[in-house]
Amino acid sequence: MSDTPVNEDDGFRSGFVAVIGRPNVGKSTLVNKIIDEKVTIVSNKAQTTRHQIRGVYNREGVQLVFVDTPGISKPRTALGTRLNDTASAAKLGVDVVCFVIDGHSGFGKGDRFLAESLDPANTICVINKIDGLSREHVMGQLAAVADYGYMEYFPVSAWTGRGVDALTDHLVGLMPAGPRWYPEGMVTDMPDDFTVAELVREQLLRITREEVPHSIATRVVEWEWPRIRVEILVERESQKGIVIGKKGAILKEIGTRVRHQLPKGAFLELIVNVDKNWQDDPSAIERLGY
Ligand SMILES: Nc1nc2c(ncn2[C@@H]2O[C@H](COP(=O)(O)OP(=O)(O)OP(=O)(O)O)[C@@H](O)[C@H]2O)c(=O)[nH]1
Ligand SMILES: [Mg+2]
Repeated sequence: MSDTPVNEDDGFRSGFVAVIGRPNVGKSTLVNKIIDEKVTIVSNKAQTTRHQIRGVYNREGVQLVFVDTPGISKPRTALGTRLNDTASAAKLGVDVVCFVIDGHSGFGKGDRFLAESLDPANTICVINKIDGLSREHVMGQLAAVADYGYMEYFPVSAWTGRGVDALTDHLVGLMPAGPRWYPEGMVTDMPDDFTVAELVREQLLRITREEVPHSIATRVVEWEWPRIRVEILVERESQKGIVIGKKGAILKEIGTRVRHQLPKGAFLELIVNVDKNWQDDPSAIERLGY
């Protein structure tokens, strides 16, 4: 990793943990729960996470840098291919991989495909969403993945927090001697404009349906505190209408929800533009920073 480490007394331990899995299994929810802060956005739509997003966990004498990743799935667009590449690249150079599966929907074909690409010697299997599941169901899920011979298996609920401390303690125990990569108090290294654009996209994902969530990209186009202008890109004129809403009602609602999460006084302006079929345009994907 390229970050400049800070020297620490002897005995400090640190490492990187990539969180990998199919879309929607709860990777980002888990990272936020462990860090105990919102560092990465969450929604019930696939492809919510589109970058490698680092979240930093500190405990006395130890620092863990979690790398949240896009869900890996069969790509249908150039963006899908890019997101798979981004997620797969996160496996390289980390100390541990947390392979997250959805205990609710079970271990499926896509999970199996992904499972075979992971090195069991540095992979921990996390069965998420065990809230509301019977003991027998969880045991069944464990049995489905037992043959892969991962280092450890942790049934958790990233939502309620059940099992998460045990997972975190175990990861802490695995960390080798190493420097403090990030100063204490820094929970992520993502820039502020990225975070604001993501918060806007998160709310749009929560409100829109069907193909619209996938067609949305957001970016800050002007930042002159307290004035922040965010551009929302969609792929078709019809989607523009959906995102704006009747008399601008949807945009207004999005603006309100995001402002609540920003420092006081922020003035958020949202504009919507169409970039036809950007998901399949490699130069647009590049330009948008994916
Ligand atoms: N019941 C339950 N739901 C969960 C749990 N963890 C996450 N979810 C829900 O699962 C959905 C997906 O969560 P995310 O954290 O965005 O999933 P992800 O794996 O990061 O998804 P991508 O970024 O799209 O790959 C959201 O609706 C979460 O609220 C859990 O432990 N229990
Ligand atoms: Mg995610």
